Amino acid sequence: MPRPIIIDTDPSPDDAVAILTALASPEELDVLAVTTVAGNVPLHLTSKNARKALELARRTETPVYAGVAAPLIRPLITAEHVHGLTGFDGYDLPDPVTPLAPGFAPEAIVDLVMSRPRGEVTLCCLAPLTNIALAMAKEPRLAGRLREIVIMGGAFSEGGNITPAAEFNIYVDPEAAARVLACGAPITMIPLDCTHQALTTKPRLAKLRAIGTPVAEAFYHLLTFNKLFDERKYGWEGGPLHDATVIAYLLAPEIFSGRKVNIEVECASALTLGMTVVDWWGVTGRTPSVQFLREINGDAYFDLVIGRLARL
Ligand SMILES: [Ca+2]
Repeated sequence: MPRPIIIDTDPSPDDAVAILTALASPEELDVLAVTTVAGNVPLHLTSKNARKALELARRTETPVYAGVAAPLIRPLITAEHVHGLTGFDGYDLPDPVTPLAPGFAPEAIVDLVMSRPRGEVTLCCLAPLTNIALAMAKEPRLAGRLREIVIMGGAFSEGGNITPAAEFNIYVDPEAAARVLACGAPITMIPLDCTHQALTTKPRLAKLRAIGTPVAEAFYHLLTFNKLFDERKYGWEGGPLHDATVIAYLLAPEIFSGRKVNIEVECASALTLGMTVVDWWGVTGRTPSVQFLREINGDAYFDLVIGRLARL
């Protein structure tokens, strides 16, 4: 039976690649819904971009629920400096005609999880964790019903990407991240340490484009534009394809490695706000509660993602 998942997301091209990789994998994954949140760009744009991606792939039967427009207690911080004003700069996709599903994403998450047997649904978190924290506040039994939460976010020895200490998804809503990490559900975290080993090199993008479909052509251009910022910043050939690692982990966990650790999120310091404090060496005595993936086989990852996108 395919594994039921909900994808919580703030679509830039990375998120969209993750969504479409999941939808192209019906033997393994059953995408119950896509839920959007403010993050890379404001909520109305992330909600639009999610539907642009689904319409491009002709997968509009997947419902898209819009969620929260701002973090729990802080003003929204966005990343147009990376993704462009639309979040989807680099290729003009038509405005979506498919309406949003009626309802509020945190409530939809609660309904979808609680209406299924315990231990069935996996949350795939590709964005600030505001929707998830709010869903858990609305339904305290939610965490206990989940099979797993897989989060793209955080950083350890790699350092941050939005500040020297913090990764973007955690930094935007550190209070939400802290609540989710403490919720008691099985959690896997895929940090920058891992995604920085998965770069959109020219040969990989050429392989994507060579598929020759509208989906491949669009994402060739979207990713080419999207990774320019990181190429300049880091001096690398290509940028990290962050968010699709979450889906790749569900499809091929053997291409990742890591260990179970305790992680706490800094919510107070102005200097290190949103930092994931990873007790890699077990020096605190705090209970290891998060599977933290530090390594990925980049070639196997791109082969997997490109192979799945070729089905669309
Ligand atoms: Ca994202």
